[in-house]
Amino acid sequence: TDLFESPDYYLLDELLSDEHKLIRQSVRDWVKKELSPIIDTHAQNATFPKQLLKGLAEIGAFGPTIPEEYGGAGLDYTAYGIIMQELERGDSGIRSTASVQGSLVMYPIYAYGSEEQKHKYLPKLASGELMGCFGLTEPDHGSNPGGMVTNIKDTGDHYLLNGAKMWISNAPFADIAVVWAKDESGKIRGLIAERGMKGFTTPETHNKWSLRASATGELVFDNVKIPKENILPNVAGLKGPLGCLNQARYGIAWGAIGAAMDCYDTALRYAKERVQFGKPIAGFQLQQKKLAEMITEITKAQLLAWRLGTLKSENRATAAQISMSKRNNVDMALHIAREARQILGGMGITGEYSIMRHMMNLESVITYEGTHDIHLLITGMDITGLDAFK
Ligand code: TGC
Ligand code: FAD
Repeated sequence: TDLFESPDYYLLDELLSDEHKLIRQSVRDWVKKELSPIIDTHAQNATFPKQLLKGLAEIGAFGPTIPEEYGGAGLDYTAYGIIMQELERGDSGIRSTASVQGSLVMYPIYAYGSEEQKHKYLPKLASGELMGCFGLTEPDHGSNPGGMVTNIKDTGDHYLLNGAKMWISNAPFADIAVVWAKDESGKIRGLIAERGMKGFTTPETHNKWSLRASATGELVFDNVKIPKENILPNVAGLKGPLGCLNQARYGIAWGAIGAAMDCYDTALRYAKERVQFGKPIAGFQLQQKKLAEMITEITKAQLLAWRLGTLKSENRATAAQISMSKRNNVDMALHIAREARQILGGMGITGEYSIMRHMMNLESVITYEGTHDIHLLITGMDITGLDAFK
C-alpha cells in the first residue's frame, strides 16, 4: 500500500481544482522523499533539519498566497491549506516552520509593511534566502498578549527596543524577527529586528518533548537600536498580531488533518496486518470502533477546512470561524493520535512509526496559536456577545 494514501471518504477531491490536486501531489511527493526518511532521527535527536529549508522554498511552502510581484505564488487559501496539510502529514514542526515564515513573517510585512519593506524582504523570505520568526508571546503574557511589556522608545533618529519574547518558533536560526512591542503611548507596534543588531540574542529552548524537530527559542532585546524604517507603518494595536494569527490558525486547521490522516493510515494498515487470537486485530469490534470514529472525525474536519478555505479565499472567513476550525481539527487530530497509538500496541511507542511523534507534536499545536480553551471562549463570545476575557 502507498504509505501516503489520503482518506477521501466523502469524495472531497471533487471539490478541488486540478491545480489544487497538482500542488498536493508535488508537496506529498516531496514530503515522502525528503522529509519522512529523516524526520524520526531529527525528532529523536531534537535537531532541526535545516537541509529541508531549500526544498520547502522550492515547493512553494513559504507564503504561497503572497502575490507574485513579491515572490509569492499568488495562490488561493485552499491551496495554502493543502500545502500545510501535506507538510503536517510529515511533521507538525516542519509545518510550523512554514506557517511562521508565510503567515507570521511574510503576511505582516505584506499586509502592514511599506512598499520598500515588501520589496526588500518578501522575495528573499519566499526563496528561503532569509528565514524569519514571530515574537508575540512573552514569559508573563501568553494567552493575554495585550499585556505585553516589551517596548520601544523613540530617541529621535531610531527606536530603542527592550524586553523578551518566549517560545518563539524558528528563533534560533532566524535572520529576522517580526516583533510586537508597545510604544510610549502603550500602542502595540510591529517592527523588524535583524540578527546581528547589537543587544539582540536568541537563546534556544531545550528539553521539549514536543515539536522536537522544530527549533524554539527566546528573543531578548537589550537596548536594541531599531531604525525607523524597520517599523511596520500600516498597523497599530493588538489587531496587528491577531490579524497574522488568523492566517496561521487557518493553516493549522488544515495541517492537523494531515497529522490525523497519517495516524489513521498507519493504524488502519497495522490493524489489518497484526494478528492476535488468530485474526487481524482490525476484525475486533473495539478496534473497528476506533478506526470508524477516526475516519468520521477526519471527514468532518475536512469539510470544515474546505468550507473555511472557500470563505477565506473570498475574504469572508471571520476570526471566530477560524478559531472553531483550529480548535476542532487540532483536538480531533490529538484524539486520533492517542487512539491510533493504542492500536499499535507496544510498537506505537517507538520511532518506527510516526504516531507517537505526531501525538507529542500535537500537544504544542493544541496550545500555540491560541489554546484550546481560548478558542472556545472566542466562539463563546461570538455566539453570546459576552466577553469572558474581560
Ligand atoms: P480584544 O479586546 O478582543 O481585541 C483587541 C483588538 O484586536 C481585534 N481582534 C482581532 N483582529 C484580527 N483578528 C483577530 N483574530 C482578532 N481578535 C481580536 C479586536 O477587534 C480589537 O481591535 P480594536 O480595533 O477594537 O482595538 O483583545 P483581548 O486583549 O481581549 O484578547 C483577545 C484574545 C484572548 C482572543 C486574544 O488575545 C488571543 O487570541 N489570545 C491568544 C494568543 C495567541 O494566540 N498567541 C499566539 C502566539 S503566536 C504562536 O503561537 C505561533 S506558533 C507558530 C507555529 O510554530 O506554527
Ligand atoms: P497561558 O496563557 O499561561 O495559559 C495556561 C493555561 O491557562 C492554558 O490552559 C490556557 O488555556 C488557560 N487560560 C489562559 N487564559 C484563560 C482564560 N481567560 N480562561 C480560561 N483559561 C485560560 N508564540 C509566539 O509568539 N511565536 C511563536 O513562534 C510561538 N511558537 C511556539 C512554539 C511552541 C512549541 C510553543 C509551545 C508555543 C509557541 N508560542 C509562540 C507560544 C504560544 O502561543 C503560547 O504558549 C500560547 O499562546 C499559550 O500561552 P502560555 O503558554 O503563556 O499559556
